[in-house]
Amino acid sequence: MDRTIFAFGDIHGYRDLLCEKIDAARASPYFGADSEFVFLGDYVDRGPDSAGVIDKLIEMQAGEHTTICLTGNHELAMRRFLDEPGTLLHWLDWGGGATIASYGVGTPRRALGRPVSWAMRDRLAEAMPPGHLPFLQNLPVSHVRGKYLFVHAGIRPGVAFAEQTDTDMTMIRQPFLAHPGPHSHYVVHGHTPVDEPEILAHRANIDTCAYETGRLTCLAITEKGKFVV
Ligand SMILES: [Mn+2]
Repeated sequence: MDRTIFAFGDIHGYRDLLCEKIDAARASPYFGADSEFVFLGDYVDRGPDSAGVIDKLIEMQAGEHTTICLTGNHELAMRRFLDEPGTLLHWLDWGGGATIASYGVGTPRRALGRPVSWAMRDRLAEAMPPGHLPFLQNLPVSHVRGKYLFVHAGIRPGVAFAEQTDTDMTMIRQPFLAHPGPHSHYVVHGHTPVDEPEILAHRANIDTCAYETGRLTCLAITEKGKFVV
């Protein structure tokens, strides 16, 4: 690991926290011109400004630092709704209403029949800035850098990395979390909220549940170790 990687946990619509944490990473002693920024997914849903979070990440991708934005299960739910509006209720269960509202589109409280879902999809698609759908469509599921694997949720223990499924990498909790390790890689992930960043010998969970705690975690991974920014 010759350069610092800054990994960011689940953001869930909190653009202000994201901006503060990116600034904190840039101002930290771990930062260098060649530092890489890896976002672990779950940018949207629940919090107030999912659209603003996507704007900021698109700006990062176009900016001076190498930036990898992985997909979380919430981005997959949003994409799926845009493809299959019949999944609206499922997405709303996951906090999708806040995402839709962040694009200035209102959500009905009830009566989510088929015509309503289709109309909602059309209104959302119209309200989304041009870069947002391509952003959602181009999020990789995993990123490998040396011995480190970055994924939203985790991997299935005992299964070779090449055989891992997108569903596991974006959704798994057990048996991944209980597995004592080691895995094929050191896994840096989010998805399952923890009170404090959980930095173990074989994996690090940095989802500190920003939407409930106001705490977004950034982990700096350097040659000297791992440091919470
Ligand atoms: Mn998640």
